Amino acid sequence: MPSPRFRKLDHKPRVIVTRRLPETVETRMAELFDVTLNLDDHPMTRAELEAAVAEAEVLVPTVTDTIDAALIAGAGPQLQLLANFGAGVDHIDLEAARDRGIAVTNTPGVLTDDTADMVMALIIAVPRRFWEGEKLLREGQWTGWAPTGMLGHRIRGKRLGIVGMGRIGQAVAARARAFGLSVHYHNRNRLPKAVEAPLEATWWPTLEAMLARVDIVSLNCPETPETHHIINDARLRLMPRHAFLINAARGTLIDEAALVACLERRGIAGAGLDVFEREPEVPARLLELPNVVLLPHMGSATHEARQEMGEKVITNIRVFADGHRPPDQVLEGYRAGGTAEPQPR
Ligand code: 8YV
Repeated sequence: MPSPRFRKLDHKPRVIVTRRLPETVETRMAELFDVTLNLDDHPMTRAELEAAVAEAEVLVPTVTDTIDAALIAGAGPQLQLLANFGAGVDHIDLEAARDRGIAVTNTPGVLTDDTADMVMALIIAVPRRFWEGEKLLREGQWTGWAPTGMLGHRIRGKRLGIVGMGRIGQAVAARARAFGLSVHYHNRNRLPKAVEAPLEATWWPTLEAMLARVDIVSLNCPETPETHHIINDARLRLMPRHAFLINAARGTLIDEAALVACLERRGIAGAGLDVFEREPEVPARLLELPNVVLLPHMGSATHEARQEMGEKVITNIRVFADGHRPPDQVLEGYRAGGTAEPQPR
């Protein structure tokens, strides 16, 4: 099976970028590479992607591009690197790329804090009903302060269950500790004591056991065949009725139809969702519910993160073009994907 070999290029690499990137990143790419940018930022059609992989030595895709086995099979022999702009690589068929000797890189680390901040905001906002209050005010329905008006739930003292304790999961845990939550987590492997101890984190070897015992669940694992629909009807039924579910990783971790039904029957108390199963589609029934906060996949949406993600893409391409293994190569056997970022499991 061919795996990527790195040879120094004797020319500027031919790079095609599928979406608009921060201006300084695009400008630097134009200086360094023989690059085609997507200045009007339209998501590329299948035909455009097919044309791109037929021509590029390096493709820079994002989460909005499906780089599946059929697309990779149609790539020209010159395609050597998929330098993803983003941490999650679940939209790329890693095995198909490996079998063609095409390397895949991502941008881990630089979006951890921003994503964890947003998760923390949802962990607070959903139980405290901040979005409901904001909507009430904007719609002119606020009649003034009342002792029993807009009551939510205190988060201090509650139990947070983190599914996927990689970089982002740990960053969420650290924030949660500062807000007085106790940290529980489910991960295939238990974390070293040195990581667990400062977080006073409790490990649950089975997800089922944890779901039944915590007040707030945050999904921070990558989307892989094993984690697809990790939250399904049966597992939602294990969660206490007062519990909240937060997802800023990948929409496909949750069986969305089962979640909508669960929220409608008040099987859980609410949800904070930054990602959806069929983005940008959001189920109409979800939009109707008062006890959910819905965000448009914006966990890493800061100027700083997007700039640093672009810098990582450039570094990966430069090192590859110099004939070395790029620093953020997604390695074989490394089940990567999701905002949760690659983590050994
Ligand atoms: C990115 C994300 O902005 O990095 C990820 O995996 O989910 C987002 O925060 C997006 O993937 C860009 O491709």
